[in-house]
Amino acid sequence: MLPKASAPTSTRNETPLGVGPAQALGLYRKLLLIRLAEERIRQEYFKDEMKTPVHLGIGEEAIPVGVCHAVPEGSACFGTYRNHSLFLAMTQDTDRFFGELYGKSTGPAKGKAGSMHLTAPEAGLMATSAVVGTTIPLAVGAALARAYRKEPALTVSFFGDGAVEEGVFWESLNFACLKRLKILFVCEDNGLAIHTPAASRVGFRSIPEALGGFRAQVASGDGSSLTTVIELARGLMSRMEEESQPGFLHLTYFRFLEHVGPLEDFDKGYRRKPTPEEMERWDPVSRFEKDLDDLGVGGEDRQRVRQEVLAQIDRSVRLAQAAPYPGVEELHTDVWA
Ligand SMILES: Cc1ncc(C[n+]2csc(CCOP(=O)(O)OP(=O)(O)O)c2C)c(N)n1
Ligand SMILES: [Mg+2]
Repeated sequence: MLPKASAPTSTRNETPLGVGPAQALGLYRKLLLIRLAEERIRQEYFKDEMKTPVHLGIGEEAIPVGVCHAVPEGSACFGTYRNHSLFLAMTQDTDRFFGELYGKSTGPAKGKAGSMHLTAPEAGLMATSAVVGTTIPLAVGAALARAYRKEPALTVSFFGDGAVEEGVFWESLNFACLKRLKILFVCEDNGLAIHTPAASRVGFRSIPEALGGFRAQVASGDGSSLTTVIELARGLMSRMEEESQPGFLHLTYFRFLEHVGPLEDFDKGYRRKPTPEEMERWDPVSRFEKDLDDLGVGGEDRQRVRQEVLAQIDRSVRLAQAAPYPGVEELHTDVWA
């Protein structure tokens, strides 16, 4: 598990977001934990000990970190196969994370789900899935159940821009708006479905415009900036509360790596390599480091957090490598399909 963060040395006050140095350093720790865990996967992957496809989220980290920071405790979240950032933002549990990736009994699904179906129901991560769009109606169903039971908690549904082209997305959105469900839809828009850009896939001008006629509160912005994500999510949630309507948060980000796997793929010809300036602008970690500069959270604190996170990941990888595979008696347990 995550070691306790020691207090940062900065004495400056809070940002306009109400995030002081200690909390900002905690958010930075989460961004780094996700980034460095995925960088470790990239280093280890070709040893072929992890027998799972990996959809890495380098570039996406600020979205789940920011949204999970902004939503109330007790919110239930649903996601996709690109779920490493969501799982780690919600749990910071690298022991179970690597356990599942190595197919070991220490994973949340005892090694039988792999990277694409990470869950942590005790922390509110209810389901993630390899099948595009499938967890959207599950989230709406969960929000309906909560409304039926008069429970005030929020449900959050994370999905990619490609899922918006699925019929089930529109049916789910329609039903949620009709029933005024307390649900936040979060579209993680990297402009790509595998190798196909949005311009070759959709007949609408933009996702926020396409939502124009729905009785939902909509916000859109730069998902590479953690500060922006938190600001937008907070604003949207207060409008959802005022109007008693679902929310739709549309966040753009840059997918740094190939669709699935640990490599860059700028040589594949479907997109160009970003310039160094673009890389920096689209990198949520360096973007947030600039905010930390403004807060006076300096290099020493950041370096210490990095070392702690690296040690945590290293220990978790070694634990996962040494852990047992699930036994034969597990073959048919927890399996419904
Ligand atoms: C129902 C369904 N159709 C097709 C696929 C094949 N598929 C896997 S990922 C993907 C692209 C999805 O893009 P997006 O929702 O934008 O997510 P991203 O990978 O960009 O995070 C497709 C079409 C699938 N897994 N499920
Ligand atoms: Mg996409």
